[in-house]
Amino acid sequence: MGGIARVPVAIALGSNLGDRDAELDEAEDRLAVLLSGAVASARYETDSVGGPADAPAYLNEVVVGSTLLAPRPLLEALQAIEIAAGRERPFLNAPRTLDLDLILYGDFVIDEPGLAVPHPRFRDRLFVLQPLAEVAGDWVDPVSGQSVQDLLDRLPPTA
Ligand code: PH2
Ligand code: MG
Ligand code: MG
Repeated sequence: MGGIARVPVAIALGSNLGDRDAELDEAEDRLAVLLSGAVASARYETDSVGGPADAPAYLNEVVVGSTLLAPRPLLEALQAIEIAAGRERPFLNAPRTLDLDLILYGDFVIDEPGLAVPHPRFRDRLFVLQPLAEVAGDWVDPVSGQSVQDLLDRLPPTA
């Protein structure tokens, strides 16, 4: 068929406020509209990393699919989904109904204000790598040259 190229993307979802499963269900529905061939990983209950000590546990998952959108419009569409979920930002790492992080956009490497792909911390985060490996273990990180599965296997057990 040819034409405009679709780019594979990986998005990390997290929720630690409200009805977490319902938030992720709704987000999956919205991402299925935004992306072609969207596939979701399982959901993982994870302790909060880097937030306030008493932060509630997260439900995390990853969705992969492909898009015709350029990175910035995709990011804006993800932010619109967060806002539709009532996301508020009272302080850094505050509990949130829905967090959508753009982890990988094809093999693009972008570092602009407000837009960094690959996500700068995804290699250190078990709560991203574990679900990501489930749906995209062979995806090669364009910065480290390692596959997602390798990044997961090399993660220190404490991460
Ligand atoms: N997201 C954060 C900070 N800490 N911890 C877990 N377990 N899961 C997350 O999604 C998460 C976090 C910032 O976005
Ligand atoms: Mg996040
Ligand atoms: Mg975020």
